[in-house]
Amino acid sequence: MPTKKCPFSDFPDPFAAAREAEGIQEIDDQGDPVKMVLGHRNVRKSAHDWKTFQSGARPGRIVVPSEVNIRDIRQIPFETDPPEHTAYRALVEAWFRRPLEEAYEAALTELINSELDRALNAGAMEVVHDFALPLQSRALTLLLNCPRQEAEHWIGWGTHVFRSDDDPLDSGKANQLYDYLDAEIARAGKDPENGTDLYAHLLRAEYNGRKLTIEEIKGVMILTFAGGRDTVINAVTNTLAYFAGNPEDLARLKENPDLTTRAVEELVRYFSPLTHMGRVATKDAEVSGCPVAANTRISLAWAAANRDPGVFENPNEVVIERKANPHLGFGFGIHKCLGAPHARQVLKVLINALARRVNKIEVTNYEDNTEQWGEFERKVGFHRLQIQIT
Ligand code: EMZ
Repeated sequence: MPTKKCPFSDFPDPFAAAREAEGIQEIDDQGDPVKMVLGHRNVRKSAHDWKTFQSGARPGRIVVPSEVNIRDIRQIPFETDPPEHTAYRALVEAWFRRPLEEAYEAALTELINSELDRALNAGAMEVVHDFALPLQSRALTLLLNCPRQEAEHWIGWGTHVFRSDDDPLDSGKANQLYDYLDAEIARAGKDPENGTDLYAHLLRAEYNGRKLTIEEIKGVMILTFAGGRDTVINAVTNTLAYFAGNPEDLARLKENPDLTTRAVEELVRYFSPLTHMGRVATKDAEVSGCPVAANTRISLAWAAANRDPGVFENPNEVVIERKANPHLGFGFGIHKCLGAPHARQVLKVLINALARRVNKIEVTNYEDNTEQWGEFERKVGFHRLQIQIT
């Protein structure tokens, strides 16, 4: 059954024509251009080829918009290449898979149900700030294994740690996060042997026969705070908007909860919370028949690849039971999202709770959050989503 197109639950694909024509499109970013790679095959191929397209460039340069002017700390393992990347990732991989444990899922279920209690009691809310942001922050305390109370502080930082309403690259905001992390690492450093949070885990870790430096620990923590923030907030908000516009899908999930796992993947494909991520060419190369000069940037446009009609049938429809779903919503290759197990669990538990407990979601007002990439205008979520929920 085709998706009913509601203005708020429809996320159009702005890349269709360019993906079909050249498959690559250059955009400007603060004077450091980026060639966006748009087709599924070429995005995967370039992501796989880390020797040619590196992540360990100047800190902040692989992010689009570039963050070179607001930070000089390398995010780890995200802004490194093998062999360093392999060793760093090994230190954190098991920790970031804890979301798959039963006790973690139980705690997350309790947490999300109490957020939903709050929403149902109120009957109406603004989803981005009153639901998705607090949910993301409180769920993050599970990933860090730190007191739930810490989240109240993070909620005050807003939906992005480096962006504010009037400044897409806010160095003041970045410094607030850095100061907070310095204090937290110092706190954990007083008793690293007995600590049970991520800071203590990192303080105890051995990297190539030595302890991590404070700078490296900070690099991991910045990524943990920044990488899963606006992305998770958008995914949660968009999920509520989607079910408001497509109540029949929520009803199907209620009848058939086994579909939830597939629904999570399909919604991540459709929303693609992170539009793209950059790489820097280590040598002259070619992508999609287009030359890429050494030391220039490409970006792997996950969002464009995820609507590639050569890979996905009816790419612009949400097909919650979609079987083969090789989407790139969590990236691809050695850098694929470290936080994906946590994000998937958040969405799974949320969708289960909505299907079991919610009869109706009605959108009463909203303001889209659209990104502008050169000529492409892409809806990625909402600035505001006002709903009634029963
Ligand atoms: C970086 C990035 C990571 C970047 C997976 O994405 O997320 C962005 O939101 C941050 O601004 O610094 O962490």
